[in-house]
Amino acid sequence: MPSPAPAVSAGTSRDLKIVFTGPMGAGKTTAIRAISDGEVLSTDVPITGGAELSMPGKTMTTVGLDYGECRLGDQWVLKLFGTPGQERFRFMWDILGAGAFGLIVLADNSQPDPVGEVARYLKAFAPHVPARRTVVGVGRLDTHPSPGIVDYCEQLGALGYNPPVLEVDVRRDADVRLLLSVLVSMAEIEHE
Ligand SMILES: Nc1nc2c(ncn2[C@@H]2O[C@H](COP(=O)(O)OP(=O)(O)OP(=O)(O)O)[C@@H](O)[C@H]2O)c(=O)[nH]1
Ligand SMILES: [Mg+2]
Repeated sequence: MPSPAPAVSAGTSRDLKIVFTGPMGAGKTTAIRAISDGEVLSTDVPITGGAELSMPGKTMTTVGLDYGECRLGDQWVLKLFGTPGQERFRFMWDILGAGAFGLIVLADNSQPDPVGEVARYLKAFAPHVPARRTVVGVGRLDTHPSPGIVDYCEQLGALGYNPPVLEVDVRRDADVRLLLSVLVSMAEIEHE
């Protein structure tokens, strides 16, 4: 597997490991490609069959991990890891979650039960990342407005989760940067 070229030099900056997770097609790979400063390591392969066939336009799926780096402000170098979404690669979730500072759970509002899916990933990563360092990004709200952000907050809250929930288009650098900024602001509060 080729190693990605270092995108940023750490210098006196502080590194933060951040994991992107969420169901297949939510846009983990797309988000890391949108935001990373340099080369991105991906392990996507062509989709061959199964339930994945019901995702029009999606031809590739992650079977290992995504990895990229980006600098945020003067202080932070973010090491971005994307998980596979498919349950059959679940063993990678624990490997990638280990030692993570923060977690971004991406949701695809066009899929059935997107809030339940988010809760499933929050639960899976709870052993690795404290709930106070988790952010949820909801995609495709423009075409699929229900459930809305308030529904996410209420339904996740009823399950004991209270992460910030933001609308996101993972294809837009600025949207992904906003998700990361929320996590980094949590780090800055903890360093104070
Ligand atoms: N039309 C539209 N497409 C979107 C939107 N958000 C994401 N996409 C597309 O959805 C697809 C997401 O694919 P990936 O980034 O491979 O998803 P993933 O979460 O990495 O999926 P797995 O690795 O298979 O778990 C990409 O083709 C994106 O361009 C959106 O808001 N609108
Ligand atoms: Mg992927």
